[in-house]
Amino acid sequence: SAQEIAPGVWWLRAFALPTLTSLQDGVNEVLAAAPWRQMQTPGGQTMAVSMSNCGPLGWVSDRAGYRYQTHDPLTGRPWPPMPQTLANLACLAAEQSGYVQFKPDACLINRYLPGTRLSLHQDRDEQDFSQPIVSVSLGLPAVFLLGGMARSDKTFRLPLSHGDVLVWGGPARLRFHGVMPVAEGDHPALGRMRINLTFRKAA
Ligand code: MD5
Ligand code: FE
Repeated sequence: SAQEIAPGVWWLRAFALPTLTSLQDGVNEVLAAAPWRQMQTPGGQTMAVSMSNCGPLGWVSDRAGYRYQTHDPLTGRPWPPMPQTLANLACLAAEQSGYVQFKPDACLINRYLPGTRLSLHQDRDEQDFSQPIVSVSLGLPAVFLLGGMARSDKTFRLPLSHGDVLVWGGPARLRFHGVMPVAEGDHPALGRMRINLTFRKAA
């Protein structure tokens, strides 16, 4: 069941496990249409995390900046639809954390191979910060870094496991966060990777 571990941070341990097979089918279907790619930062660096998106809007980064757009820059096609099983999971997790009527229009899919990290940042490319973000961790475990409202604030470490779902709302929506380098390993269901699904209401 949902546990509020900090104001606005809800941890639903193993919440995704009952629907794992259909989630994996959904992710694979998305990746067949919108393959993994490493985006460029506005500064011209290649991001370590590989990404894809599904839903009406997808998050992209390139020399022009960070934004949401309707089309995949790699294929020129609209992002693939958000599989119902993914949308349902995000909606149910939000509801159980007190956020009714969460209707994500964007799902960013992040892939971390062993050694990959995500540096400390805020998610602020969305229109309405009163909407929560739902994130689903699959595969290899990771140490998540939860910071504060300022980059220099002390960070807390959260050990995230396969199937864990986190809901970030209210006072947590704009906290700094990141992921420590993923340790080497071979997950029975996903192999040598961590996948994170990040559901957002972008527009
Ligand atoms: C991940 N992804 O594990 C994370 C999960 C990203 C990203 O950070 O931007 O793709 S989302 C974690 C999150 C979102 C919003 C607020 C907070 C954490 N927070 O308050 O710590 O790949
Ligand atoms: Fe983020």
